[in-house]
Amino acid sequence: MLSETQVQQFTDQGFALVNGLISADDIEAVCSEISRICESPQDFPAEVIQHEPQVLQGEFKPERLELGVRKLFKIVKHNDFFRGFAARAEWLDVARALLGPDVYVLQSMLMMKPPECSGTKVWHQDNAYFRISPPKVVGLWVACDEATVENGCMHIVPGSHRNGIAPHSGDGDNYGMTDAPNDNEVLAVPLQPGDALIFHGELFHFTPPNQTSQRRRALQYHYAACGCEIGGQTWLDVGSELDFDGS
Ligand SMILES: O=C(O)CCC(=O)C(=O)O
Repeated sequence: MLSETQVQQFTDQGFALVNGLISADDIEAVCSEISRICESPQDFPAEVIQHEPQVLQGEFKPERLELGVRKLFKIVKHNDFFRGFAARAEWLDVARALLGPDVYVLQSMLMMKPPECSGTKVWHQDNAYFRISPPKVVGLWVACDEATVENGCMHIVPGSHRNGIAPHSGDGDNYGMTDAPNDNEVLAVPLQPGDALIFHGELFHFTPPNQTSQRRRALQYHYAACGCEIGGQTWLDVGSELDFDGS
């Protein structure tokens, strides 16, 4: 799935791009499943659905519930359809090419970034949240709508994965880097639906608010190498969303 050049780019720059990781039919199915989950939230554990703060605070009333949802969490753990993507050969090939043969799904989410009420996801490194050592963790961020600068595409700092975890502060979703990078280091990553940004768990990244009337949904799955420690525990103690037999 990844060429030698892409693997080299990931090693040097902390990211690679893959065109067409999922098809137009997949995207349609993802979008219907999102609607189904958001329309019957009572069927899912509360931990699965995170609303936009403006909606929770009553400052914005979306036309439909799903237009006020910020993230769906643990979708691999709680949903067979989303579990299916994690086990796809192409996705596992990407993870294994970058992490080695024994991998598992550490985290899975749908990032909704709805129009009108979404905010910034502050600059951060995902491994500042995970604390995996060594940092053998990779994110697959797959656009389900066209992702543009205006509607909140990913912004990254190429090469920033090479210096460990920078100081972070703040709470919850606002937990982020104490110092934002300089503008001249930042690369915006617009993507077509179905395309994926593959990024190292310690790459600096952020997303701006959606300033359009269009939706900007994305799947984000993190794979990690088996055997790493997580915050002093091993991955076996913590439990993963999905393990794969690496033999
Ligand atoms: O807005 C997004 O899709 C990215 C958010 C993100 O990087 C995160 O929640 O870790």
